[in-house]
Amino acid sequence: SSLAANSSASKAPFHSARSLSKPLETAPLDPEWAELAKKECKGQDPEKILTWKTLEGIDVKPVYTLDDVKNIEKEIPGKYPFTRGPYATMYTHRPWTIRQYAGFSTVEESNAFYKANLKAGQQGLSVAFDLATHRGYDSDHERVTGDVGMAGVAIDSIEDMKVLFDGIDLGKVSVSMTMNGAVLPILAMYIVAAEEQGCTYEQMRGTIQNDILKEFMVRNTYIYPVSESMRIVGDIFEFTAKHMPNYNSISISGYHIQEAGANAALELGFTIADGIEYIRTGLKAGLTVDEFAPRLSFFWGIGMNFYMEIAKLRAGRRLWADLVQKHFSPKKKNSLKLRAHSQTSGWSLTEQDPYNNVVRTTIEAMAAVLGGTQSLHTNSLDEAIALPSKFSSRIARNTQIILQEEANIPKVADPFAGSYMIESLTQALYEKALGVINEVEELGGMTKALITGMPKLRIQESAARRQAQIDSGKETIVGVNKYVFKDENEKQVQVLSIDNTKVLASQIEKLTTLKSSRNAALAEESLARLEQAARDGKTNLLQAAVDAARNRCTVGEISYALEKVFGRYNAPSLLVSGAYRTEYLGTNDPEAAKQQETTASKVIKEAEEFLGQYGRRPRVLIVKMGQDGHDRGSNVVASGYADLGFDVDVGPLFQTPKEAARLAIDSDVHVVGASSLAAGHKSLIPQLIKEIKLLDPESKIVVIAGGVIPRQDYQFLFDAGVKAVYGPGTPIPDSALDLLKHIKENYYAA
Ligand code: MLC
Ligand code: 5AD
Repeated sequence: SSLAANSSASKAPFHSARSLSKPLETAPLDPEWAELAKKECKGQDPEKILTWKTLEGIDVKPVYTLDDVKNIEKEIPGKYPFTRGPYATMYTHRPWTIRQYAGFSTVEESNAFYKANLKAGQQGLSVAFDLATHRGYDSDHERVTGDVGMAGVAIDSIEDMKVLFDGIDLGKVSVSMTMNGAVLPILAMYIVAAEEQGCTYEQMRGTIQNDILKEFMVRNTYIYPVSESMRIVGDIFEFTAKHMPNYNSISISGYHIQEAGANAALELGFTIADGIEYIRTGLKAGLTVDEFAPRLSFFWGIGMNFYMEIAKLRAGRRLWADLVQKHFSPKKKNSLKLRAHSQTSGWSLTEQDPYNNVVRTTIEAMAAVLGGTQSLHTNSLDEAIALPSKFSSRIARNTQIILQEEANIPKVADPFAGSYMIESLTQALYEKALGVINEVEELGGMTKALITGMPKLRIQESAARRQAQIDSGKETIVGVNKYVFKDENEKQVQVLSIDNTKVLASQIEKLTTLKSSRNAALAEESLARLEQAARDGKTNLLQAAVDAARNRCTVGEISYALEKVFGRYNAPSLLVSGAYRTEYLGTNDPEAAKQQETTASKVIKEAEEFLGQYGRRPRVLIVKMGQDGHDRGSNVVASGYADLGFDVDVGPLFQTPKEAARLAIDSDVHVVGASSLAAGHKSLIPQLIKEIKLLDPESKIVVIAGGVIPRQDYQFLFDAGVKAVYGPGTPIPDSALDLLKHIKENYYAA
């Protein structure tokens, strides 16, 4: 196996790799400063009251001095270990790529949007596909009616792909495609679209996300089981290494790990551990490390923790260079360079007072570029409610242009180097992340670690703690839990709305035309060859998919040919317990919790009383319907409710409304909470209510909705029978109290 190429990597954990990375000797607080500080603190010990204990478990001192970086070594950008950047000149010679992620509705609409954006200063493209495509279904499949064209653009065939890039030269513009599950048909269609534009394989530059490990960890757009999925990754490495030398074969993503609630150490550690596993995958596919490692790329999420994010990007490059050098001994320098795209955090943005989001995004964008990102997406101010509109995406794009062209930020490479504090933090985070990587390695590498559920649970725990800090007011979110502002007369932000029925009709029509005009025999044959390739385990799957795409097979057909051999993966649901309560109340003991005067303790008491009065606890089922796999919110809410004394069931991902209704009735719950983050709420939730009534006309089940739902849709949902909508920023104990009220009204009112 691949591990034979480096047997030490498989067994020994990755201990600190390089002499340079021996822990920086951080000094105790400077004594002279401590004296001065003590006076200002009216006699209190500054070390005790001013040390910042971060969520990563790092103690950040209130001040750093030269003593903290005494044994720092001289490093320059463009040179191992690349802490200061993969390129020597960095932005002084070429600024980062302004690459805005976008896609919605039909290929015609998305294509027009891309062209307008490029004209207005965007530099690279980044395609967002709809969830039907992600999960390998054609638009006419019964499971995806609510998802087509909603969270991204709908693609069914090569004909769609060609229109998507109509008038855009794929030999010149670099295109990133966020695709992981249906990566074979989509990459194949992209290749054929470029080919049919007259573009050579060498000219193609761009990136395919192709990071399936984090899908199993957090993002959930997998299709096949883990090991079959990893074979696909290996085949893509092989094909691109041979034919597409300028194409980045993967974007190893921490972004979604952070969005799922991980702190910086977990994001960094799990992402680099994924990277190590992918190197093993490439070796297993028969390549040498230098044949594919130079085209591995990375992707970071950038949240509001300004210093930490800068340190994360610097530490990431150092850690990757060290570990790849030590364990895989490449000969090419480019094999050691961590190049990254970054995106500002969607999760950090709020529905309330949305213009604050422009400020948040600016701060995050600055952290990304001060950390040395190669490419950047800045989120739009309407993030918490909808996909970017023309208006909001203009501001998001201009945020980057202003940093590049007005603020002089690109004039100096790695300006934070030598900062006592940033250097210390960079090294501290390096060590924390290395600890996480070692834990993964001790489990046998990421593929095996995933099966144990360890990464998922660690991330959930971190998410639950963070939520508890916010709900209890320990962490401030302006406009949400502090400085709340309400003015009924203030104009609401105009959001993009998509007519799903129109997109669906247009896709179905295009599918019909395609199927009646293509050479049916050729299509059949290439699907049979693909299925055979899946079975024989030898033929390169991307090569076979390219042939199928050329012969006008659809995303759904190509995916299904493989599904027949590989099967479709169903994830077990895992729920962390106790983290929310402990973080919120400072205790995990329900008795002690009840003594406190907080909303959380009020819920715990009321849930107890409920049990006493009605003989069982309030019981809630949390469901995710359609192809929306964003489950950070639903997991946090589920574990929060459970910690506050509710009985909580969590349904499997990707249910139809009918399946969710069946589960609700069978589990005899008081409440079904439908979590929606991918714009399917207007079709899926009313259907759920209808299905419950069909199964039991007398049902008293209370249906509530949560997630990313625009205000203007609330009344529509209430009219359909939804009892409450809990938007982003709703504290868990508040919604829990509200739920108790609805349950009592519906079930137990005299
Ligand atoms: C760069 N170059 C320089 C230079 N800086 N040359 C000389 N001097 C300098 N200072 C050269 C590079 O070598 C390269 O050429 C070319 O310029 C482009 O630079 P780059 O650094 O490769 O940038 P870019 O092309 O933008 O690529 C960045 C990347 C890539 C490597 C990180 O993987 C990428 O674009 N990723 C984007 C991923 C993305 O957008 N994901 C969206 C996910 S959204 P050469 O010849 O060496 O190539 C999502 C949300 C969801 O996932 O749905 O969940
Ligand atoms: N267009 C633009 N941005 C999107 N995002 C998700 N889908 C789209 C889309 N179709 C962004 C959001 C989200 C992150 C995963 O990507 O910022 O938080």
